[in-house]
Amino acid sequence: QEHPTSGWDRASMRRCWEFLDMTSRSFAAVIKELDGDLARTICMYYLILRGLDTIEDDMTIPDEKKQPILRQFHNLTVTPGWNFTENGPDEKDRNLLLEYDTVVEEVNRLPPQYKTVILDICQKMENGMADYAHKAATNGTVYLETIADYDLYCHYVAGLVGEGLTRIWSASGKEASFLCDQLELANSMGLLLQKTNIIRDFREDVEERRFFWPREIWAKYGFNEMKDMYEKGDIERATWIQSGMVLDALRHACDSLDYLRLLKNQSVFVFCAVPVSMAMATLSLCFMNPEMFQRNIKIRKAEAAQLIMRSTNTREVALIFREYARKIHHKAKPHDPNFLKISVMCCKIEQWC
Ligand code: PS7
Ligand code: MN
Ligand code: MN
Ligand code: MN
Ligand code: MN
Ligand code: MN
Repeated sequence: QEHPTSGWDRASMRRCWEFLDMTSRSFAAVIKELDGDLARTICMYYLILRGLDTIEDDMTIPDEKKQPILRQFHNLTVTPGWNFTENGPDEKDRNLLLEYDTVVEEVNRLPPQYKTVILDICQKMENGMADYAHKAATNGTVYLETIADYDLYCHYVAGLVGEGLTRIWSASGKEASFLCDQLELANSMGLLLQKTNIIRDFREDVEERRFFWPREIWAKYGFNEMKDMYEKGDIERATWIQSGMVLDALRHACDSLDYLRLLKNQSVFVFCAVPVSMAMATLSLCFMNPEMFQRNIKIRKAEAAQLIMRSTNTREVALIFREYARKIHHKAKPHDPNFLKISVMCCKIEQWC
């Protein structure tokens, strides 16, 4: 890519673009296409949060050690020369933190109006993460109890990302200044993505003792632990829980379309639309799919390519949402306790346009 303003003349920024390719399978392409300064800014925003998340995810770091690092991350991220070498050897994005000083160097070159937003979001997210990590460490295992708890966790790790992006779009002048007042819609974009990730990653997360599915959705089906959903294989009851989780994620679909409708810059639109289109495809793939409890399922390459090509305007994305809502609707089973709610929800999404 040839972005004259994206720092290709500096070794440190070139290294950051490499980190982006190494750490993100889905976001790298849409970030590189962003207009002007936004490409480099969002690349750095992504790398900071990826670094933070890598520390959060590492279960080999003891709580006493993790707490101060998480809670100081917004300062460490602007401290020249700072690296983090203590991630467990299995953390997949460990390299980013080993050379984090390169990220710091480029963060400190960001236009101040963007840097302020990014560090503000970083500080809010790190405290949210640290609170949850501390609870999990002190109580052995904690489950999220209610859907409200689940929404709050997802707000910290993804809704806030959406808020920060939205404030950056407005500050850039490439989107309307009133967009940054729509933080509720921005939060919904993040929640749709995060909840889809949490549904799809069920098996991997449970095996790493990371429990995100709220008890309010699954405990009433008689399971005591999340791993019973695949070990004690009562696949039908597990499927009703899965449909409850998909139903909950679909609550954020119409808000996401409302958000996309407010965008006017094409590169920003594609950046926002592609991930949510993929999320809807992933939800429809997971729905009523028992394979999801066994392994990491993914939409096909060709289907993903189609979605990228089609995610160009709100009308088209609304049609994509409608297609996947229909697929889900058709797969729904009348004896599923969530059946009525799923039908109503799918109708709402199908009728959005
Ligand atoms: C700054 C682009 C578009 C208004 C690293 C993008 C992990 C689902 O851990 O890597 O592998 O299972 O597959 C992204 C709102 C956040 C929410 C969140 C920063 C959308 C750290 C992304 C991404 C707001 C916490 C990636 C939420 O999943 O997860 C930038 C608008 C990072 C967005 C995490 C998850 C993202 C995620 P894993 P993935
Ligand atoms: Mn991932
Ligand atoms: Mn995490
Ligand atoms: Mn993660
Ligand atoms: Mn995940
Ligand atoms: Mn993961």
